[in-house]
Amino acid sequence: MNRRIDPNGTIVILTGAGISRESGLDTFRCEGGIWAQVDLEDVATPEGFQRNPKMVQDFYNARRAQLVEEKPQPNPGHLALAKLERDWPGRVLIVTQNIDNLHEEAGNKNIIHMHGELLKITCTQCDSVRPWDQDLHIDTSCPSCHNIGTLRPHVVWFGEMPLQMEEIYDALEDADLFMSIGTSGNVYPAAGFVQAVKQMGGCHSVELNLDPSNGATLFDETVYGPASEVVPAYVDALLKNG
Ligand code: BV8
Repeated sequence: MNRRIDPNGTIVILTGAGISRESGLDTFRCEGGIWAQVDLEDVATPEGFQRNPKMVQDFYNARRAQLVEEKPQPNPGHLALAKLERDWPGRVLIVTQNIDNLHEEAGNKNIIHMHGELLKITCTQCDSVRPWDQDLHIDTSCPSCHNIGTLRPHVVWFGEMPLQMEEIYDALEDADLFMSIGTSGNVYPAAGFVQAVKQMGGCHSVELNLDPSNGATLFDETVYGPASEVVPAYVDALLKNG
């Protein structure tokens, strides 16, 4: 912690797959990660869904079942962010690229899932979005419009616009501290947020990650180590010194 932040200031926290890794969920680009197991073009693009909807449904069914059946628990990194939202006098907003529910499970309330949520589905016909914790099949009918074959995971694929972007940029403009935790800085527009805060007037920015991300040199401050260690330490320093 190398700069005091106004205790009534706004903290915007970007998280990626790295914060959930110590809870047992794979990252995407670490060794043996998700994109080493399956081609993202096949399972995380609209074109892939068009080509082979069953493959895509099965890919997300397996990840949804892991959340529902194995019930991964939030780790000390998630729990520290819940403590920060509870104890920090100013606004704390988590903008997560993750589609898991571990920030909710840790107790955070102020969360934007910019890439969607694994435990929700949407209908391409009626645009309804609803909680969903079972398998989704290509012949499952939409509970709202009763069409068949129109349901998909409520997840943002490559080439699709992330969710609540206007709200995110408003929060970045308002931020006194921008924290980036557990992300490789490969995927835009999230990877561009640190640049955005610099251009908007330069609130303090810090990267907390296992190792330097693609955008590491853009941060005012960097702290490296596992999230379960570096995030609680940083949060404690923030709450103690502001
Ligand atoms: C869009 C789906 C535009 C859900 C995902 C410039 C500007 C805008 C767009 C682009 C651009 N350049 C390229 C693009 C296109 C593209 C893109 O960025 N491509 C990349 C690959 C070059 N972006 C898009 O398509 C986005 N859409 O821009 O739309 C638009 C405009 C108008 C109209 C329509 C559209 C959409 C991107 C969203 C794609 N969906 N996922 C799912 O299946 O999960 S992306 C996927 O990557 C996940 O969401 C994931 O969260 C995200 C980012 O990955 P990370 O979270 O960073 O995970 P990664 O494995 O990479 O890294 C983990 C990190 O953790 C590592 O650094 C590691 O060191 C660290 N770590 C590991 N262990 C620990 C740890 N840290 C701490 N503790 C530990 N224990």
